Amino acid sequence: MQHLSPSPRLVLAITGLLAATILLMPLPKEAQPSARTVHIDATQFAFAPGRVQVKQGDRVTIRLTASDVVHGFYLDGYGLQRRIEPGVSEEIVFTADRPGKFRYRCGVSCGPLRPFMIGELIVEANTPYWRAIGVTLVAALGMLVALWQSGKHRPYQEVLSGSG
Ligand SMILES: [Cu+2]
Repeated sequence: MQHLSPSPRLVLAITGLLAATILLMPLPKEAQPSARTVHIDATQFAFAPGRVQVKQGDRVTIRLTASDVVHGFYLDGYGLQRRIEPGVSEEIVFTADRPGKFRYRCGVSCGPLRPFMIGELIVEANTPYWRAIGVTLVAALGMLVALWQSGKHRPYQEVLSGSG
């Protein structure tokens, strides 16, 4: 009788090929880290824009201005902060290496509603991150299938060595 299930070696080879394919796939151009400049203006009691989106790995320049009184800028997660005087623009340059959502807030007591001066920086996880997950999943799946298949093959091989 013909044994129909693939051998563990074949499964491993296919898994390896699949993982290599995922690794070697060219990145879409828009996923490449780039330099981003964002202008954020602070007024009582809001930041404009209140939401900034960048990609993980981007070299981000935030240019800060204050239109009325002295404000502050504090970025959670990255621990970056600046004091912004009206008429003087400040610059923060950093690499957005951590994916996630991070709040930026005013750290200077500029008025009663200062606690509501909150904005959000969204750092989109880049493709290599998803690629890493893909490779891990494929490898895990391949291992499972290989283990499962080797379990199936053992009695078959024992029969072979017993008869030979
Ligand atoms: Cu403020």
